[in-house]
Amino acid sequence: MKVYVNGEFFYKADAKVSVFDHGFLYGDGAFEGIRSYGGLVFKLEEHIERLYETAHTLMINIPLTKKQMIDAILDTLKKNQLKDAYIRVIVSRGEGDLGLDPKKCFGKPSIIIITDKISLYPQSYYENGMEIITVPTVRNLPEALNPQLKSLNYLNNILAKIEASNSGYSEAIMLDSQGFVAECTGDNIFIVKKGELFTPAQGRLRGITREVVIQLAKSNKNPVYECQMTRHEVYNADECFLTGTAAEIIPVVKVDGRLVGDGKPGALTKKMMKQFHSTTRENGVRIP
Ligand code: PXG
Repeated sequence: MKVYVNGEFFYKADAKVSVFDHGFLYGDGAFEGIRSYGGLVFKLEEHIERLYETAHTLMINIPLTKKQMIDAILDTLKKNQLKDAYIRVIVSRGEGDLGLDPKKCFGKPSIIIITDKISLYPQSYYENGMEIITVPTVRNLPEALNPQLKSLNYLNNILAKIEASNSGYSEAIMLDSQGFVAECTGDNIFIVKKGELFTPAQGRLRGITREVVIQLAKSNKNPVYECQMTRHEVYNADECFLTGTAAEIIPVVKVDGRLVGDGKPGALTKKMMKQFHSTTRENGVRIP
């Protein structure tokens, strides 16, 4: 496996950045998780757009154009002869001194592209659904550290993941500071009630998979509402599912000990999973 580091390819064991990189010292940087299916990279431009938006807010000047970044990703996939892959793109502030100030960073931003296989959850979750819980750690306040930023500082999500894992669960609902459902640690959440879909409007990452699901549902003439949602609505939904690049679409059948619907993956969830599967095989940027 070869890893792209600042324009060069290194074997996994030799792919390294400096301990003075502010990405390591402070989590000062941005990342994206992308997938390719059968040689097509799904929603590549959208992921690149989001990466550059995070970098723009962090005032990190990525030393590649978006086109060059796309070519570097395709090149890395080609070098590794991967058709079905999980792609992690990381842009960090680069080398600096032992102070916070990015202005004192003398190095150029580091760019790393890792391509590998990933299966996040066991197949049984997709077939039988997943049980999740709500955890005490509240999602970052948008006015403090906006959840739109896919930054290298993922401690908010990691703390929530630890709480889920300590209780024996793989994924968890995070609430916003007002107690409304925001999202999960690495996935967006949807509920279905009477053929209509609902997903939190605020306090969450504007997930790319979430956007695909919204478009698919609309094309099926299923209304989609982005709204405020409490756990009461989730417990009493007909169906619930999570969306994310890594997880794709995963049914949820129990939340905080309450069965959702009949406790089996719902019909609309299964339909969305099928449609998502097809759309990922038919659309995307081809690996040369
Ligand atoms: N919310 C959060 C907080 C995320 O990190 C999503 C939603 C889904 O967004 P996309 O655009 O992928 O549909 C994410 C992204 C992991 C892992 O290992 C998950 C993500 C990123 C990195 C790692 O579970 N999810």
